[in-house]
Amino acid sequence: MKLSGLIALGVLAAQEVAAAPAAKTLKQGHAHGRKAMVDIINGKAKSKHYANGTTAATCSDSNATSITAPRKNIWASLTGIEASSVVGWLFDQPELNLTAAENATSWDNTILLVEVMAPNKSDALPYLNGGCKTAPTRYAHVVLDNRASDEPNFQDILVGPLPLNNATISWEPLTFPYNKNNNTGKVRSLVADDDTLQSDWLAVIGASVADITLDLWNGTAMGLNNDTLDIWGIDPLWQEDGRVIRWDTFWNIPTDDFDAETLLPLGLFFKSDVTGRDPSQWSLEGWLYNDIFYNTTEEFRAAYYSPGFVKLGANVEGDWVRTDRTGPDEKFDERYPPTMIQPAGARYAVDKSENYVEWMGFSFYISFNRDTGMALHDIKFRGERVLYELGLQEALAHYAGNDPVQSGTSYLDTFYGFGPYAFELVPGYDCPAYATYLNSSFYVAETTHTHVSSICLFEYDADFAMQRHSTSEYVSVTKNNYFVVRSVSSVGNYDYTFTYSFFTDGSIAVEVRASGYIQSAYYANNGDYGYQIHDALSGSMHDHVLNFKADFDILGTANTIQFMNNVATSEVYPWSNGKARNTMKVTRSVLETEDDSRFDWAPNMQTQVLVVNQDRPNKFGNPRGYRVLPYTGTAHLTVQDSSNLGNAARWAEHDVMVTRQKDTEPRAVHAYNSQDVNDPPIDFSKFFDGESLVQEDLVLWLNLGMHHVPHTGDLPNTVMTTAHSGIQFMPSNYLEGDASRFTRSQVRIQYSDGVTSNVETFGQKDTVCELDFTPIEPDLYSYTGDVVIRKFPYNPNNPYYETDSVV
Ligand SMILES: *[C@@H]1O[C@H](CO)[C@@H](O)[C@H](O)[C@H]1NC(C)=O
Ligand SMILES: *[C@@H]1O[C@H](CO)[C@@H](O)[C@H](O)[C@H]1NC(C)=O
Ligand SMILES: *[C@@H]1O[C@H](CO)[C@@H](O)[C@H](O)[C@H]1NC(C)=O
Ligand SMILES: *[C@@H]1O[C@H](CO)[C@@H](O)[C@H](O)[C@H]1NC(C)=O
Ligand SMILES: *[C@@H]1O[C@H](CO)[C@@H](O)[C@H](O)[C@H]1NC(C)=O
Ligand SMILES: *[C@@H]1O[C@H](CO)[C@@H](O)[C@H](O)[C@H]1NC(C)=O
Ligand SMILES: *[C@@H]1O[C@H](CO)[C@@H](O)[C@H](O)[C@H]1NC(C)=O
Ligand SMILES: *[C@@H]1O[C@H](CO)[C@@H](O)[C@H](O)[C@H]1NC(C)=O
Ligand SMILES: *[C@@H]1O[C@H](CO)[C@@H](O)[C@H](O)[C@H]1NC(C)=O
Ligand SMILES: *[C@@H]1O[C@H](CO)[C@@H](O)[C@H](O)[C@H]1NC(C)=O
Ligand SMILES: *[C@@H]1O[C@H](CO)[C@@H](O)[C@H](O)[C@H]1NC(C)=O
Ligand SMILES: [Cu+2]
Repeated sequence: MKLSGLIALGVLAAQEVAAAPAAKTLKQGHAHGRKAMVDIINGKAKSKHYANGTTAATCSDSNATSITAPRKNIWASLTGIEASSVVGWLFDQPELNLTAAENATSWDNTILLVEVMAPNKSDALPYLNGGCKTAPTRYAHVVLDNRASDEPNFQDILVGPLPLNNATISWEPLTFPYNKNNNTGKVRSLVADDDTLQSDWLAVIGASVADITLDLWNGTAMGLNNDTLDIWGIDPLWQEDGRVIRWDTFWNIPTDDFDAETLLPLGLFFKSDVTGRDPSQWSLEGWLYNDIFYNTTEEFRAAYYSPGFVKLGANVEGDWVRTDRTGPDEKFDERYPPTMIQPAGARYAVDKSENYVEWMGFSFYISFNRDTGMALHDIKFRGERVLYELGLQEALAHYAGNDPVQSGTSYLDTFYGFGPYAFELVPGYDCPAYATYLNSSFYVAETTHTHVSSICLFEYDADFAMQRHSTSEYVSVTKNNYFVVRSVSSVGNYDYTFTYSFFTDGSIAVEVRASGYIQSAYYANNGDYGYQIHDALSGSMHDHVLNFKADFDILGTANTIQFMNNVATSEVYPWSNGKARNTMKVTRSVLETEDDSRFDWAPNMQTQVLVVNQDRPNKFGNPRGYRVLPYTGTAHLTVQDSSNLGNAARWAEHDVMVTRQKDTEPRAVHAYNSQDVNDPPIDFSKFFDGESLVQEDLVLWLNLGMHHVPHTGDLPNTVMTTAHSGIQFMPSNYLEGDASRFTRSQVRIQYSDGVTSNVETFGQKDTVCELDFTPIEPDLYSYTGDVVIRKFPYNPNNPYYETDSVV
């Protein structure tokens, strides 16, 4: 749908002009500007020319103001030159024995990732605080996929310093951020033979039961182009008693464009022992159908062709899996809906080369990496750092079910990465058309891929006021204008929208919303694990838990967690006649050590969790700080000591976890924790070693999440209205009053006996303008997909388009 041309929303303006004086007597001189015209054609200031030859006032540009960041973005992605020089140098190191990705087989070593290594906080702070004039030395973090041996592994190494100088550059194993036993910076790879697994194992097993799959579902999964069935299963693989076990199941492949395969499970499962790299040593361990386990294919086939064998129904695509419009025509729905505009231009400033942003007293830097996508750094409010770092660490989707595939599935999504799947945003849908869009880049097989416009920045006006008060003589009301940074990652079947919001009262919110296709289960015998939602379909229950790192620095790094408890009490007061009164009061305590620093939100939210600086009290003696609280519901993992996860996701066990900040603990997880769940590269529980947390540099690890038991309303896609979790940080005794009083986006109307005597607008210009509708319904045919630049050999002048497959 493309609406073109000028839509003279002067109609709207005219109505406003007409209505305003009728409603109230405007203060003299206030009705000016109502004839001004503003065009907001994608940032292009434009004057409106009338047939009578006159020209209206020149209009505001909607682009963000360009500024220069006060310091370099020390978290910025590697430049094309930096990354390509590292790649070229690595290929010259014989001991790494590397093969270029385009020529590699599953028995070669390749470079999986080249990206910036975030600087140590101990090196960053002197630079950010101005004590040190030079930025921390840059290093590249490289992940090698070593498959040229019987013991395939992923290896993290550090390469630098950058920029590359042949005389000084070197590589070393990266070990300090990890805490694996006998930590060498390597973790075994359980996916080295995934291609062989598809072609020489799963397809062969599929072919061995082709008679049955054709009979049951009129299809095959034999690795042929005309297959209509697919085979895949659990993640992570079972890792018990030194064996690597997988369970797989059959799915119908959709025949049209809609990505509905995860809604089409077929209910036949098989178990394989795939330990080691030699497929001749792998073994098929049995079949499961309708809750009956068969030790061998022969046993299953014999049962299948015996009298009385119960054949269950299939899940088959149809309109129920398609997201296109369907259903009743609701009145007026063909009209374009209400839309936010930015008539006076952007009220924020951006340094696009440093990814630095300023808005209404807030400032921060943005970074972007493969594992977790976007993160924010050095978040300041009114010149004081509040957070050194705020960003996603990991997202877990832990399923359960009576069948081994649902029971065995606990996706740790950074394995796939949020960065590579942060696709171009759709203007007017994901973010307002007038937003500022930034690109993100990531490394794939000696190329740099860029997702254009995959991060958006915009200001919005909430549909409720920030503040109001009415009396018999006046009403005072303030708009709730807030600022948003957003990206969306489509990791497989699910789309996660990540939103960081900043508010004029100094509060900050972190939110995640989920949409996309659920991973569903076959219905048979699954009633205890979800609802039946279609013919043979169960909305497989699962917990989403998403961990965020919030490295607070409240007025310096020496911070303390204070608990403020509302408690029920019976108190006798001097004035209560000697009788106890049932009432409540507050008690305060401090989080002393890491022994007690993993906890959940209190029942009835009766305990406030505050990050304060005890050495910086306000004038009433209360420590200045920020409170941390759920915004919408949050969740931690229901499953205890998960059989799937071992030590790979200890971070998912509580709502709030607090550690002392350490250069050696920059991340809660490693992207390949799933490869060795019992002894993962980062076992979060090892962070907790009893250290004091009083007036120390603290990191809060906070879980957002949802207990998702999909119902019929999750078909065809889950909706973001309710698949939503969030957390908020709010100033508490931090400033002398409500920070939002500064804003001019407020009004006080003075009235008496039905007559308005004064309208105070505090100097904000209320420009009214004629709108060009184009930016609100932008040209969606300009949507591009990935831009790829060859890195090795580096060729910035030959970009091409190639959008990655998601699944
Ligand atoms: C505003 O942004 C658009 C799109 O990036 C650009 O084409 C235009 O030149 C910018 N306008 C100004 C005044 O910078
Ligand atoms: C020209 O036309 C515009 C729009 O109709 C009107 O607002 C303006 O007053 C006119 N100017 C003159 C000089 O007639
Ligand atoms: C891949 O192998 C071919 C044939 O040996 C060679 O010409 C090409 O340069 C190799 N590609 C890379 C990136 O090394
Ligand atoms: C280097 O890798 C090749 C495969 O690319 C392999 O055949 C060879 O054994 C490896 N050499 C060493 C010393 O590991
Ligand atoms: C960062 O800190 C770790 C742990 O103290 C240390 O091993 C490493 O050398 C530091 N990195 C740099 C670049 O100084
Ligand atoms: C570093 O050495 C390589 C190979 O010897 C050479 O191709 C390259 O030009 C050198 N780079 C610099 C910056 O000296
Ligand atoms: C570390 O490695 C040594 C030698 O390989 C082994 O004896 C020891 O058990 C390992 N320690 C751990 C904690 O795995
Ligand atoms: C079975 O599949 C084949 C090929 O995919 C198709 O031509 C045929 O119509 C199908 N039969 C039924 C009964 O669905
Ligand atoms: C699928 O392709 C194979 C090999 O080309 C062929 O033998 C088989 O008949 C095809 N199946 C169907 C249903 O078309
Ligand atoms: C299947 O294997 C299990 C374990 O090895 C064994 O106890 C059972 O008897 C076998 N069942 C059949 C029917 O062979
Ligand atoms: C984003 O990438 C596109 C395509 O390479 C480029 O034209 C544009 O300037 C980039 N935008 C920013 C903000 O860097
Ligand atoms: Cu879900």
